Amino acid sequence: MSKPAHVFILTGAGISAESGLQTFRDKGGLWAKYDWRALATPDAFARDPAHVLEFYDLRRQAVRQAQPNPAHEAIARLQQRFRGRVTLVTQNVDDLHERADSPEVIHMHGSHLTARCCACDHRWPAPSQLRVSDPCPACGARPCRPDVVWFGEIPHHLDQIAEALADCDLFVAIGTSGTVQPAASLAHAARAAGAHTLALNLQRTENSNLFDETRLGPASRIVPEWVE
Ligand code: BV8
Repeated sequence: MSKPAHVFILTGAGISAESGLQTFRDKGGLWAKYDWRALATPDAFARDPAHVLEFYDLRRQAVRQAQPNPAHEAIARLQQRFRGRVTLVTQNVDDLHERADSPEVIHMHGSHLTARCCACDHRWPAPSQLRVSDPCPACGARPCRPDVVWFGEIPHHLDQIAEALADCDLFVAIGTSGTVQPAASLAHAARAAGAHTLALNLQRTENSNLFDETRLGPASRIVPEWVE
């Protein structure tokens, strides 16, 4: 790709699909099999923390067994080639961008790999199994939770994201269905700031109308093609 002034990349679960991690809204996806209301909301955790922790343990173990794919690797090369001119924001809670050597990753929906204390907000590397009886290492409170953003909770780093959106000249969404807000509206904000918008996805999405250009195909093929 030609030399950008500032590229903003937003990734979703589709970029990790070929690494073997389940997406959410595809056929057989997580929210097709599990009820997000019983697993990905603060109320669900208050009602049955053990059930929620078990769900996240299973997904964390899947992340640990997964490997980055050529799409993650191509984005990391782009970031290294155009240092400081590529903002990478992910909705994903896996660490495959980091393990593909992306120098900076903004996790707007948090991370599987850290646990968080509900009382003092202390964060630490999540054990393979986070139990209701596990006390916070800093204050001793329990239960502790996965450090992910649930429905109804405010995503992380919104100010940093808004700043990068206002400055970018190219916005690229990769492997996201454009269903979850406010992430699904970032393309709109980028366009309003004058950026060209590009979607790289397996199929057209709910917010396809926000994109000047759409390329369809598996991320592990179309992302390296776009980057090179
Ligand atoms: C909030 C937890 C208030 C972590 C998740 C309007 C405005 C604001 C909010 C709302 C609104 N309307 C409704 C809301 C509430 C809600 C929402 O959006 N609901 C939707 C479902 C209607 N939003 C919230 O609650 C958010 N918080 O709004 O707070 C606020 C906000 C701002 C300021 C002040 C106050 C919190 C949202 C975060 C929820 N957390 N999960 C976890 O367990 O992982 S949701 C879940 O969805 C994940 O985080 C995931 O990352 C995210 C988005 O999904 P995608 O990544 O897009 O995955 P999906 O399966 O949907 O799509 C995959 C795509 O990849 C598909 O298109 C597929 O075709 C493609 N694909 C598949 N394979 C491949 C591929 N592409 C390429 N190659 C392949 N091989």
